[in-house]
Amino acid sequence: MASTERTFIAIKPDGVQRGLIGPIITRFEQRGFKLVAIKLVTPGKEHLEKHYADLAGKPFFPGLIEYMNSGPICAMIWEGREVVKTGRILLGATNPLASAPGTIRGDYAIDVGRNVCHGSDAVESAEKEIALWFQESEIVSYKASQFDWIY
Ligand code: RTP
Repeated sequence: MASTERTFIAIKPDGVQRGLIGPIITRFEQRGFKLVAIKLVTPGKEHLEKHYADLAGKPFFPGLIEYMNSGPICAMIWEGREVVKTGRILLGATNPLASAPGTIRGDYAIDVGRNVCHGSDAVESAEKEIALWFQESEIVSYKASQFDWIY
């Protein structure tokens, strides 16, 4: 019954440094999504440039890479029904000033260049990002509940 749709969620270096790993995980858990992979990583510039390759021409690109490379990132895969779209709703708008209170960015950020978290924007990009950030052996498969009707 449960969908196996997956999304890549990252807590950016500012989120890790501000102690927001716990609160962000809690929001996804409480919504009913399932954590199937998690690690703290400092992947380096080359990897980050691959992750944000579609933004390479933007004027903020060098600053974005420097920011993302400034400390550990908490990389995660979350699973569940429509988790890609709903995960983006939980994160809020890219610019935190446009994010509704109650969203992660709407509660914890005011600067687009320090917006705490990343979430895949489509199922296809989620698949690409998961393949970029995780080995298949790092992803676990488990039943979160013994009851199929709890989701
Ligand atoms: P993300 O990939 O990080 O989840 O963000 P997004 O899809 O909501 O937004 P995107 O346009 O892909 O931008 C990626 C990240 O670049 C930084 N950014 N800075 N004007 C700026 O200075 C600017 N615009 C975007 C943000 O950190 C954004 O999350």
